[in-house]
Amino acid sequence: MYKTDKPILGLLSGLQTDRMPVWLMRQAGRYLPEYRALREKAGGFLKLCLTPEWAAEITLQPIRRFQFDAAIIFADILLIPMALGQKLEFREGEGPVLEALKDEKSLAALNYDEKKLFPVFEALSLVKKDLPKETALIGFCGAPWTVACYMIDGTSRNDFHAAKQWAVNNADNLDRLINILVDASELYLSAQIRTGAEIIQIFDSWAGLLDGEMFHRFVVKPTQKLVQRLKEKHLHIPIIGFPRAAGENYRGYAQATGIDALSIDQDIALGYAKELQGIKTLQGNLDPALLVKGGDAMKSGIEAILKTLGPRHIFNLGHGVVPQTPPEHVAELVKIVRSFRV
Ligand code: 1CP
Repeated sequence: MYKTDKPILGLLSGLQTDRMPVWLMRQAGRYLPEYRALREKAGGFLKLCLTPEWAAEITLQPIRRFQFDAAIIFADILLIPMALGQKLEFREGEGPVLEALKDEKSLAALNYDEKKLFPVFEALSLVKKDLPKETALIGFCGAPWTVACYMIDGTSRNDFHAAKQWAVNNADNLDRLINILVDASELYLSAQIRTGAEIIQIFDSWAGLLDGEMFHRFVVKPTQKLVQRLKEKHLHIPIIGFPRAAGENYRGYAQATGIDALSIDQDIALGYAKELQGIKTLQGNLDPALLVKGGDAMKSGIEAILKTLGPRHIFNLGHGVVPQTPPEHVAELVKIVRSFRV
């Protein structure tokens, strides 16, 4: 029988667990002084991601502080567009900026060059060596639709107006772009698995921008294809899907994509979450704002999730840790979750 020292892998493989695993999206990052110090030294976010020793160190920083049940490799969903040949910059105070795709010609120029991502694979191997035996390593990518949003619009500043225009008026080209992304993501994630990732998370941060037929065509279908191809090659790797802000569409996504667990955002009411839990193992959905606030508000938010969804639940936020978060609140969160017993 399958055995593991890692509670999160135990839960994802259907084993009995005596503790609820906990980790947080964006658990590495600007709320941690040790991250800010290293970022200053590196002189830029992209440089941090592409220097294996630094990326590995940052991945491990929150594990040392909080003993989370999982580490997530420090990288970014926009490294795939970079590997496809799109120009990528992270501007101070402004976030990511890509040279926006215009037409078929710019699609034809895309060409996946895996060498550009070798530093990520190297970082995974470094982290794997230093991880406590009960901590699992998560690899990730952006879902094709969400990555396409950034590639088409260049930034998130215009609410992905251009990407939505492609979905409505230029759907064949959007299909082409999404197919390119499914192929590249499959190769990228396979290499992450070969170099140490034990769980994969697919971030579809902008899934909530689509509905109905378009949600099915650009969110569900490509994710299903990617999951199926990964499962053919890597039978035992659990995959977590996160179609953020998808509301009622979480249900269809959970049923159709073939993922092993569903990450839910903070807008999902606990009653609906309970219903979704009947379909899939869940992860999430504490409001990141409660983690900033701390105190009783945070405590009751955590306890409501523990009581409704525990113990077979992966404790996490509904979205990433924000830079204003006091690290002490994170320590308190872990303590509350860990003291919960079946
Ligand atoms: O130091 C800095 O200023 C950089 C901030 C930062 C960090 C820490 C960015 C820029 N990316 C990251 C790391 C990152 N990004 C991780 C690392 C692992 C961890 O969770 O600890 C992950 C998983 C991501 C994924 C990511 N990048 C997503 C999906 C999840 C989400 O937050 O919705 C998205 C949309 C991005 C794009 C991106 N990269 C960075 C920013 C600020 C953004 C969002 C830009 C925007 O649309 O406003």
